[in-house]
Amino acid sequence: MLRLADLKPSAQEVIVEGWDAGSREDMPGIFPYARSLPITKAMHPDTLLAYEYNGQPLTWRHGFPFRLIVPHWYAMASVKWVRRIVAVDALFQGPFQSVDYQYYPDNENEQVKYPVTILNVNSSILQPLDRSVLRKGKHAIQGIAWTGLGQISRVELSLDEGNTWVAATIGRTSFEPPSWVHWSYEWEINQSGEFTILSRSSDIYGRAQPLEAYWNRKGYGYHAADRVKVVV
Ligand SMILES: Nc1nc2c(c(=O)[nH]1)N[C@H]1C(S)=C(S)[C@@H](COP(=O)(O)O)O[C@H]1N2
Ligand SMILES: [Mo]
Repeated sequence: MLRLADLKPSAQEVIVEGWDAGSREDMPGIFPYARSLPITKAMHPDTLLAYEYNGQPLTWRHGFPFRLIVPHWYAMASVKWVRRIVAVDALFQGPFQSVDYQYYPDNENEQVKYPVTILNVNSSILQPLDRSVLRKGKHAIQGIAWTGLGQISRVELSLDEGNTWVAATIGRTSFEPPSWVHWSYEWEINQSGEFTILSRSSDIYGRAQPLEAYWNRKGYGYHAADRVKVVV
């Protein structure tokens, strides 16, 4: 669509606006949900304007009639119920662009904010479930890992609060990044007690999950090591 639109060379961003609008507590006026993308990101082959899902028109819940899909970025970029797309020659300053979905690493200073974009490297332990009671013996620890940049290169588990780590086996995947990969590890435990399982992944750019969450005012981008407690 953007190619057909024959953008002027001065175009810097496209603003994608949804049908939903409402008031805000922090400023007067009615604002549609609108987000911008740099032209290069909008033109990236992975960035889609979706009108079907599994061969069917999008449902209302999924953003009918059109939904933007921006796979490498957090989901705020994937605008539902698209109503209008405008190319602009400046940086869009709408509230859902420049107030919300910004990292505020300092509680006082508003100037040091920066936008939420690419997904952090992350992982999740799917099995065993948190607070499971397990028998002694062998147990499959399984989960998923994903990243918005490159691909997952390593998944590690710790059973001693992060002092030592063992490598999990990354499974074969049928989808390309940024889709998640499955990982697993066979845990043999012959001692009773309470155990905490930590998972942390890294990507090919050397980005890794921290043990503690990175603090920011609005709580975006959480990607601390996942943590599951079990009793044997
Ligand atoms: N039009 C519109 N699109 C939107 C939003 C919205 O409020 N309005 N929320 C965004 C945010 S913050 C997220 S997390 C995802 C949620 O998508 P889902 O409803 O498919 O889970 O939609 C995004 N697209
Ligand atoms: Mo969201």
